[in-house]
Amino acid sequence: MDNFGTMGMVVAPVVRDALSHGVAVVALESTIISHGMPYPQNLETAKQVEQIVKENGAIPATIAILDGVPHIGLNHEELKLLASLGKKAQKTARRDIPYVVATRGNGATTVSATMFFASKVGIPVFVTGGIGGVHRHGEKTMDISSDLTELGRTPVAVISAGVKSILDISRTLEYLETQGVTVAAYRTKEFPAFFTRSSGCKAPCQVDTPEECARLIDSSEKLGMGCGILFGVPIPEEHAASGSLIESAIQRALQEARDNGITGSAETPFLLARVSELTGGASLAANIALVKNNARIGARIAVALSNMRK
Ligand code: PSU
Ligand code: MN
Repeated sequence: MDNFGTMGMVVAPVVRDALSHGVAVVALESTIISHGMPYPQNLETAKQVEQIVKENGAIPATIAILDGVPHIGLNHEELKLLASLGKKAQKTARRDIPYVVATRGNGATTVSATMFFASKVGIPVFVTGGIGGVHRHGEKTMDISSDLTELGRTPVAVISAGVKSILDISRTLEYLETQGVTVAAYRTKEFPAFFTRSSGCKAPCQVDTPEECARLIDSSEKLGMGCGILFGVPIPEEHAASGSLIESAIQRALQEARDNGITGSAETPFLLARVSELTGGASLAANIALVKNNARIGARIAVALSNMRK
């Protein structure tokens, strides 16, 4: 534990304590706070998500880079700083980490960067909303999120609501197969599509309880697979906003992105904000609901895993 200091990271005392005593910890990303939602709903949601993790028996560890220092676990002031910085924080994927640290910047970590840090400090479970994937027309643009390659090389389990249909879901699953990533849908046969419970794509396997998820994580680790696991938890039925409403907003936002030449790392935040505007906030409400649901299930998975290891 002591070498965290020499690695130039700050691990919050409560997180450090939990890790050294085998208490369940759940990693949380910060791009979802800075770029995924507007202020102040982002701060409110971040706090509520941490609270849900606690209520379900685990310690939350939101990960971000502040003044060039990777932080594992944020206090209230730090969470507030990040939420109010919004898009002024740098969206930090794996490739961006050294630059943000070297320039003493404030970095909001994406799934790939959050997995990287979670793995460094030994947090096996990470909760988010949705992950990045293969973009539509990705076979031409090669815009494939580093979240997918990170899942292929870093042994952290990611609890998500799947992949948005702003992306190419079937190619995303193909790419995850190529990367050797275990992908499991939670209490369903289909891989979920974030706002909607079904994507039309069959998931490679199904798990039905937090204990089953924990066994999958434990088996992967004991086998030394060396890669991540992606869990797809469908948005709760009562919160699934009308699929067709959101789908048509997505189509329009995609067209606007093309018309305005918005590509690369700017594309996802643009599409998310535009879909939220076009659906009059329905997509934001759905987004918040699914993240909370993932936090509840992710915390239970982390608890089941730490119980197995006692
Ligand atoms: N998808 C969402 N919400 C998000 C993101 C993706 O539904 O907030 C964020 C996550 O941080 C994810 C990142 O890791 O976007 C992927 O960005 P890119 O497509 O540029 O790799
Ligand atoms: Mn990209």
